[in-house]
Amino acid sequence: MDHPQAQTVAEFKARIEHYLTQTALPDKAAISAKAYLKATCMAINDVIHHRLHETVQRHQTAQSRSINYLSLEYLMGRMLSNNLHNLDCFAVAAEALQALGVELTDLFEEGHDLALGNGGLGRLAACYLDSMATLELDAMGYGIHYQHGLFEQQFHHGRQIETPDEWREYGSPWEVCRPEAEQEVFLYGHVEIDTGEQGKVTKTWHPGQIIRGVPWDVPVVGYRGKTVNTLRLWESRASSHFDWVAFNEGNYQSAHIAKNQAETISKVLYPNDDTAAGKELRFIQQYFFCACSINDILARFQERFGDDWSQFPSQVVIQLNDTHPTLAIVELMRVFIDQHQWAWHDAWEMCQQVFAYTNHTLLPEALETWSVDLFQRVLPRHLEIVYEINEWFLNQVVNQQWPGDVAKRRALSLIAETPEKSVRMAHLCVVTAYRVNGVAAIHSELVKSDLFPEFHQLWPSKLVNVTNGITPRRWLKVCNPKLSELLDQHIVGDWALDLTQLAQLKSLADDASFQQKFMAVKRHNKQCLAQTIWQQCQIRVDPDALFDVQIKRLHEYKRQHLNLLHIMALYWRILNEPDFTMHPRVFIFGAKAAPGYYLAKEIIYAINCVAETINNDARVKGLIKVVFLPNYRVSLAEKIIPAADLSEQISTAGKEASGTGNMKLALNGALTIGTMDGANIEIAEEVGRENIFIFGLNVEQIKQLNNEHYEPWHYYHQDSLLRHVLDSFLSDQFTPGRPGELSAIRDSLLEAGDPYRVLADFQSYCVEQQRVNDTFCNSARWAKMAILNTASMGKFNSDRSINDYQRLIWSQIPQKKTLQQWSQAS
Ligand code: 26W
Repeated sequence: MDHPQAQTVAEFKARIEHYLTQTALPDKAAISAKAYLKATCMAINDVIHHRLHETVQRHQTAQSRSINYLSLEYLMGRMLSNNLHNLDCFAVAAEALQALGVELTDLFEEGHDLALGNGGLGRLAACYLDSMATLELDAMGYGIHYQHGLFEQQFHHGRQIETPDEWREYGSPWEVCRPEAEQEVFLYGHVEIDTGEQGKVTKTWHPGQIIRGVPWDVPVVGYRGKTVNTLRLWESRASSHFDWVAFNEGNYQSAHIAKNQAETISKVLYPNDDTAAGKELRFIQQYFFCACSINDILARFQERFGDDWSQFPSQVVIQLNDTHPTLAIVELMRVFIDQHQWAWHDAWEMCQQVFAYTNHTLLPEALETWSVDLFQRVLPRHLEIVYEINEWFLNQVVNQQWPGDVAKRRALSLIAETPEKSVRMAHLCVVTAYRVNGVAAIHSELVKSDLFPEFHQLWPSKLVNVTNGITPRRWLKVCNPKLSELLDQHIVGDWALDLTQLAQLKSLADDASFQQKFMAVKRHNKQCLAQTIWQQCQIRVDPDALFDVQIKRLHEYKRQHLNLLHIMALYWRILNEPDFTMHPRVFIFGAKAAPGYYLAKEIIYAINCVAETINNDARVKGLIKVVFLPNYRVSLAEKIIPAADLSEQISTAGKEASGTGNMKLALNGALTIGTMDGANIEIAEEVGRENIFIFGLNVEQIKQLNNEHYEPWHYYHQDSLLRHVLDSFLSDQFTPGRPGELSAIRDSLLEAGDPYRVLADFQSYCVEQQRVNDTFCNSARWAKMAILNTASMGKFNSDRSINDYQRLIWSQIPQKKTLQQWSQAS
């Protein structure tokens, strides 16, 4: 173990054997796959932790601004395969295990996904950690060490059942506990005001509860393994002090209650990715996370710079992943004012220099507000600070720009008065942050024009765009080894680092022999997925069929039900139009619904019912198969994406901030059918309109439709195919013996005003789907388009996104500025 870098097969094998003495039972004849998996992880941990130490030392001396990425969610997925690739020891490990009679790829299946997130925002955070390490940035991710990540999904008679995620059931080989970096967090209680000599007012927060935050560190290995950064996840524990007081007094029960209460904070991930429910536990979770992270950031700064706070803005930046970590702002204010005794304005100025905020959604229901009552009860001192910031903002900023304009004050205030007095977290973020960014070009424009128009007027240079990206390591190199191999043969340079090199493929797009190789890889991947589908769902699918894929969280705005209507329309035509023909197609879904989201769960149920009916109807002659793979997660995405022919990106224009699945699928040679929404627009720009299937109303047209009046019945009456389809929700065609069981979906589309305008886009969607079918029948044409899609994805490398963050945000150190200067700066 002297040379952790050593990487010959013999040495690797010896190292695995060494760790097997710890992971395998001594008296067992056969060693389990889990024991091999753990031993292999431990073997590469030697290398990883060595590099981690080297990285920290390098960063200590570099004096560059360190990036602190605060996110309540990280969807890391499985880590062994990714780490082996990034350390460039995949082949060595595979051979070493082979010598032990073990197939490396079999071990991967034993690994549990690290699923500490819901969807796009959480996976983006994971891609960004990969890119920050790859670009050798001094970056630390902060998150929560949820005991249970996102629930596991099963289907019982077609309906979603949630069971707890037990990712640490057998321990996690990657995380390391760091008791030396533990934090204390205060909650509840009251604030005492003291007026000292010379009238100086000091405020003391007497907490009602103290809890501990224990950090678990997960190493983040950059590509080529030079830099290993850290993802630090906080776990809540009861304060040992509080426990002992009760315990010693013989009050065992209350000691246990306190312990349970404290540990509840990091117990589960909230499974909503769109609605801010306003639950007390979620608020406490957010504060717990922010307090631990801020105090850790301060401790790390002070270790290096002592009390030289003048260095703070040039050494520290804090990126807020949506508004979920907004309380970090208020906590930093509190620490400076109450613990370091800074003047209020000095603390405020410092905060304005170090925070940046990313907005990930325009959906009004997702914009967080917290009731003032709750805020007051849990964080009385913080609420005072929020009021002080608001006073500063309304008097020094709003009143300067719009003197006496009461309506403006009300609209921009950090405090909403109705329907309940509450704190608007997004306003607090925008007022504090020196940069605010959206996540795709159109989204950032809508942030300026529709979400925060007045803020944009106040500070025109504050709002910027950073289009999302995905890591080409996990989303091509790791998940699609066959395509990677083909690319290695035809591309000069390392495309996994510089993804724009894929453009070299463009000259091969018409080459028949390359087309054949490219499609042979796709065919192989489809065969593998067909096997997974058989194992998971007992459905036989033909790898020569068109694989049509929609994988993402289930939400009305993402319009899985539009996809479903199209499937039902095809089914109707197969049964009723004697001359109807189409290329065989497999419709593949993967999606979890928030447990409390009624209609989303109805849509899952409807898709499963339709699947059951169609898959077992001999009259369909195998033209259509519908597959809903249960428990969609990162590791399942890695199997589906390489096998997709068609990528469904069909959100209502203006609703999907960016999307990132669209990028992953196109990178792996799937063609997109999509609306002009989010990053689809930029994908269309990159691949060219002739290589993408665009349909439906654009943002302007949707706005116009909303201004006029949306009349769903109009489409119903005008389109007989749509009418047949919608009426079948009332019959028992898909729910034999239980007519009308699916009618809630029909009602949402026709009676309830459907904010997502599904019927308005139905016809245009069907027309475009027909074009998809016709194009697929011309296999040379399809192959060319698929190749051009892969070739054109260079822009969507998350390394490019991180370079944009670096250039537009993190390298910009705002000077201390007065307000006038801020508005003049633009
Ligand atoms: C508080 C409830 C809540 C939880 C999560 C509200 C909102 C969220 C997220 C902002 C939802 C989310 O994941 N947004 C997605 O972020 C991706 C990464 O930027 C984008 O690609 C998706 O379009 C966007 O929906």
